[in-house]
Amino acid sequence: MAAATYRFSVGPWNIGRGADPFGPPVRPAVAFDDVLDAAVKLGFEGIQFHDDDAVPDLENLSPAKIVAEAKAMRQKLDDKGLVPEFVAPRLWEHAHGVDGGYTSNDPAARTWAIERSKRSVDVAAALGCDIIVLWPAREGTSVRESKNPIEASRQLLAAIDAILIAGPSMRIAIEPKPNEPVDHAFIPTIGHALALGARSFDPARVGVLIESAHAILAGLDPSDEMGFALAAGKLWSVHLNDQNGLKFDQDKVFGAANLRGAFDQVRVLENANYAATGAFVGFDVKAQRTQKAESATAHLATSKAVFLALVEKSRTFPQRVAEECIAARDYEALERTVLEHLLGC
Ligand code: 3MF
Ligand code: MG
Repeated sequence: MAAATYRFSVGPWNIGRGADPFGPPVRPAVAFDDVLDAAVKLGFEGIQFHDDDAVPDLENLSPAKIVAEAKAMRQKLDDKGLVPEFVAPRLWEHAHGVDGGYTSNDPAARTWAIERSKRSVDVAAALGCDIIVLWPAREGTSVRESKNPIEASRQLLAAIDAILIAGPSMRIAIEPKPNEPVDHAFIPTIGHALALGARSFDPARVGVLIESAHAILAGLDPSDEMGFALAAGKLWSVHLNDQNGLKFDQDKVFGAANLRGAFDQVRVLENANYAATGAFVGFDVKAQRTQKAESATAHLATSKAVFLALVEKSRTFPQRVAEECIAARDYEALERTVLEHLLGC
């Protein structure tokens, strides 16, 4: 049987202006249409959206106008042979979301967050995709005593239920991250996300999106996080990238910090036949600030090339030798087998 081929996706935020918290943009903004053209050129079929990437200024538009604009976006994607992968409510940039959305201490902000999420469901339905991604960015605390974690967990569950009810054909993929922008997030790991989903109104429609860097920031191995979700049939998207230890979220090129860790992620996807599920492989990578505008998509091309090279490494892995090492409990020999395979010697 021929191996299934992977489908790749990208978000407009992955082609950025080079600004960081310490300095202004160093490259001109890339127009949305140019982002789409770049995606096509790089061989990315799926586009990931925040709700306001798909419908800019949606806070000031009527629900009907939001749907009309999302439909126009769908047409634009169709014309370029692209498909929408997911829509994520961008609660963390709006003034109402200053202290989080679903877990804000301000009841008006909590109501706003649910309403905004329902608009995201409308956008996703009009675009023609069935996944809502929830990155609970500010759903946490910087001052531990500022929120009640018991109450917050209930509020998050209520938000998930509200989205499931608003979008009967939508699935939710939770994208956990342990910190940044908050000190402690309420859903820091895949285990938390799946446990919450299991308590929801419709557990079959709650899964996860795993970002490599987010797992590393939680001190976890991304491939094991993926394995845990895959075993439950819950890995509905990935944000592959890399992260050099416990520091700010770096969104480095996939494999740039830990090539073996990247191999292990690809291998677990291969072993689970992830490609055959039709789910996308996304790269949540950022161009370096030093990169000149004309080559500021190289990080995406490199991530995809590394991924495909590691697929090949996974498919040519000396599995029989590895099994012999395991049977003999000779993990030193296994270590060497893996390293030599990766080194090509
Ligand atoms: C932050 C992230 C986010 C999410 C995106 C979709 C901006 O660390 O990973 O990227 O992936 O908002 O939910
Ligand atoms: Mg991400």
